[in-house]
Amino acid sequence: MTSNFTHRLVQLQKNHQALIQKKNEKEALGNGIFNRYKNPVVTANHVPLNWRYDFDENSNPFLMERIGINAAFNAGAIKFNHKYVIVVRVEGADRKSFFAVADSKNGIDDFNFWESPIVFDSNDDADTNVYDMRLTQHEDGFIYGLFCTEKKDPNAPAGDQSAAVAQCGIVRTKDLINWDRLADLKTPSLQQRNVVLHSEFVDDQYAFYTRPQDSFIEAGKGGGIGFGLSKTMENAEVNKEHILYNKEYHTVYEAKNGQGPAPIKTEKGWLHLAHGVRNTAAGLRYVLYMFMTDLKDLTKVTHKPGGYFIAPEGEERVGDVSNVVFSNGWIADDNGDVFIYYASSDTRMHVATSTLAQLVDYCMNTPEDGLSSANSVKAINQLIEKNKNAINNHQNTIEKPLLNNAH
Ligand code: M1P
Repeated sequence: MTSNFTHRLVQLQKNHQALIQKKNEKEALGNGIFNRYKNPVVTANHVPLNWRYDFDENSNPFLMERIGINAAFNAGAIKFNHKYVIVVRVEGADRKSFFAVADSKNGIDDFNFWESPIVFDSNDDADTNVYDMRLTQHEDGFIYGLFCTEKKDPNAPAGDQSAAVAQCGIVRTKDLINWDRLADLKTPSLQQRNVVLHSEFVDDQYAFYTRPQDSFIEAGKGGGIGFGLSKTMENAEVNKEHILYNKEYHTVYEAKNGQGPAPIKTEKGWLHLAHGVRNTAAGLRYVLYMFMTDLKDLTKVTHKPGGYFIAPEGEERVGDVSNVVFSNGWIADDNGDVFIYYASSDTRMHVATSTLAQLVDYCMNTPEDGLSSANSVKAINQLIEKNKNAINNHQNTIEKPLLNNAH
């Protein structure tokens, strides 16, 4: 007769394997820019059972979950040893985040976590929480992981348990197993989040995308995506931040914005993925948007497609922090395929696929935000006008527009 313990163990393992091995399906049609997939690629339930359960029947006769996992989101990404590798922000039931590597052969399903979470040193001023690692394969030969390190604000008034200071922590590795902690990035800003390392040297220096802020949540007078250089990575210091993409009134990045993963180099310029935040009566809404910068002058934004690129949809809208999509990882394959890893509502990870050709086309040919309703209508009317020829040329395949009363 099998014990209750054994029965539960078998069932838990069966369910876990079924979840991990579940085939993912590309959505039909899509919008021509990217395709979503039916299932999230990683969730809290994908985290290995032996990180959560004590499998010893003597010490855990009820086979209880001893350590709860709350969420798995905001993952960095890199192609490593022919696999699609993501470094996931795993958040425990205790609200502490840590990093864990998971890989997949095809990038869209069957993501398996490596043996144990990533361990690295804490600098003197211990981190209370770490999150949102951006991975950069730098031309110096190292893979760098830049992340947010957060601790209680030492100047918080008595009784305020939420004021915090966020800064950029830096680790580096060559095998994704052994990680060396370097000194945290120094910048002139009181707060830093969403800091990303550029993959190439610029003027023989390391180049960083930053996001200066006045306070922990509000960008205040700060904000925008900054850019700055540092002579070393060992004691990285950016003395001057140049804002290359500012927040702007009545756009999807009105309240704040931040660089997503490290930009991808194309013949036409650097492709950037970023998040934009605006405030609503229901709280902050996070969407993803794209832009391109000049190949030689990284501070020059050359293309600004208007509006959002990906916004939360369906189940993505709901989670711990609802109405959020966030991305800090993408992978471009040599054949031009692009895997965009994004999290929804600070809860789970998804993938969307596209190609470099599609993303460049999207950036170069999507009308810019005209910053007024009248200009948005103008852009639509220009498209309607342009489509008149196309409609005449494809009489049978394009649906006839409804004529309004005036005609
Ligand atoms: O909750 C949404 C996101 O909020 C922060 O991003 P930002 O600094 O741009 O506001 C981060 O904490 C991020 O992890 C989180 O997903």
